[in-house]
Amino acid sequence: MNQPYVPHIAAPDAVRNLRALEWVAEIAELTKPDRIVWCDGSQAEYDRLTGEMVASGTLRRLNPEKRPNSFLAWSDPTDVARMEDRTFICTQRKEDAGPTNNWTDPAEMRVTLAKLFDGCMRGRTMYVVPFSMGPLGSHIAQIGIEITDSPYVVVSMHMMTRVSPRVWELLGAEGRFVPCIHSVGAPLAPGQKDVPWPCNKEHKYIVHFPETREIWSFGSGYGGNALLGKKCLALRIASYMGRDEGWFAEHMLILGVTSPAGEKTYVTAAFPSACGKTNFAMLVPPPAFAGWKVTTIGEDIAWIKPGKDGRLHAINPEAGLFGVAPGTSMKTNPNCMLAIRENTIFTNVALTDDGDVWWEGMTDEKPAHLTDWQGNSWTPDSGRLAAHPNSRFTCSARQVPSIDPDWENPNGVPISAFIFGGRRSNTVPLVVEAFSWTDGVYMAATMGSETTAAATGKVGVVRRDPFAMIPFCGYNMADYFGHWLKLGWSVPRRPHVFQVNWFRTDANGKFIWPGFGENMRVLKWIVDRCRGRASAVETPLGWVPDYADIEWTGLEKFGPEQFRAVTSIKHDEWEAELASHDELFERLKDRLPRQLQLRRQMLHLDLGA
Ligand code: O2Y
Ligand code: MN
Repeated sequence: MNQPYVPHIAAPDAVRNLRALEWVAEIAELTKPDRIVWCDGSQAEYDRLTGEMVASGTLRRLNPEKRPNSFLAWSDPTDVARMEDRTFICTQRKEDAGPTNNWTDPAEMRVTLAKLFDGCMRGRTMYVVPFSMGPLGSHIAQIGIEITDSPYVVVSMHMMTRVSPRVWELLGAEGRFVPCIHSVGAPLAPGQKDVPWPCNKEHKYIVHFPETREIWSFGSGYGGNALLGKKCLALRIASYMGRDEGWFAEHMLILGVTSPAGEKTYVTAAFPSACGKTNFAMLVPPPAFAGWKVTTIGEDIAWIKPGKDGRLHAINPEAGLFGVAPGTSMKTNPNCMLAIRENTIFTNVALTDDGDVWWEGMTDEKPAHLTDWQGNSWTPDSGRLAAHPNSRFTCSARQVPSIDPDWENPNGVPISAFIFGGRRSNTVPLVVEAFSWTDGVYMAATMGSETTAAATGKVGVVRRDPFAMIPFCGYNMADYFGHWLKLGWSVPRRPHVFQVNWFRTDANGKFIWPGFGENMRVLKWIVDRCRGRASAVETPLGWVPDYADIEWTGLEKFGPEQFRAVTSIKHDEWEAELASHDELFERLKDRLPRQLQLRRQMLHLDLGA
């Protein structure tokens, strides 16, 4: 006979928030864990949980001489990435989620979730994780509490967010927080042996209720599905909050550029996946740029608020990196490689025979033997990848050598430019500055990127990804464009807006622009434009640099002809491009701001397309 479940939540004295106490009790009653642990984010907690996960087989300790205090996890092969088709935005009205989101009626979804979560933590520990997105106490930060039955999630949250008992102090008796509930959806019967990576192979749900600011995630233990502070809170819920409260929650890196004269300029940049966002955030200027420095504030998400000085100020709401491993190397991103030398959790990369990690692109030469991400023996002629294409590393941002001294400034850093990029083998020039805020919003709204084999299996199909926010906007994308137009025009000292494309290819499909550190040349032109000291040429798309406007020292082999190849504007390509913008606008037509239609018509006329 089933005994009635009586939760003993035994909260620490510091927890005085009545809503939090009630909510934890409610969730415990629903999910029926064997025990409840209130987390404090301490090193002792981290060491205890990683030790327990090594004992249970979830983690493997890496060779401390090669990779001190670091671990490797191999997930279930069915649980390896964010799942956009299992991600839901449940607003009361379908139109408020908009045509680019999966919508389900909130009442219906609550019935589904109540069934799934009923008893889902049996045999497991329920962890209560209080965290801050953004520096503790910052007026731009937000507080969340994640309830999870995954110790892997707890230790990852330690690195990715600020987990601390101070959160309870900040919350006090009545402060607001975002409730985030997560379960791997794999209850254990009495005596049942656990598996290294529990998850639910049948049901996965990543659900957002933006109107009540709640997140419910079931069935996956991986990344964005489970570390609920990241994409779920910091983008989907926060974008909705920002719309209501007058700020932006964006899928953007933030970096600082310091000139040899010591002048500092901060910019943000939005890129869809597979465009080298982390590499750009940690850019190392080429030798010809002696005295120039690029520093990193964030590499994935920015929260941006108008300041009293009439400028927009940005913080990185995260405290760590959850970066994609394949392609990361000392050549592509030395700062990142140095950041993950120690105190790092790797997920789904390969294991070397001497207890270190490896992934495709890490070294020019492949190791002679590895154990692949599924635990199988691997050699270079195995004919399969050693690391999963979405394999990851998790470490604290503090470990990034290029981290900016102001990365935890509670007031954020003042932003001079927004940069929007995509992977385009043609059509979009190397760099264009928008004529106006509205033109900049148009550029961002019509951003597109070509798919890569690693991401989709299909190569070269252009996907529209406005502001790189398609998977992350918590409300109607057309309303989001309206929010950008309205808030931007209300800011007296609004940033300049630029579009970049490093990915044009030649007739042989080879990239023309050398990329990586050389992107500094474009970044310098952007900074100089913001400071009113670089020339530009007027085109129908916006202001572009002439060959002579870019610093070429050290890259003299890149002559005017190659420059033309990365900057030309071809009318037939733009005809197809504008037709594709139209398709996006047609989907969003019910609420599309009129200015964007007008800008499209202007482009059509000016380009003669
Ligand atoms: O597959 C996942 O869960 C990770 S996705 C991700 C991780 C870090 C930064 N960005 C992303 C993304 O999809 O944009
Ligand atoms: Mn991202």
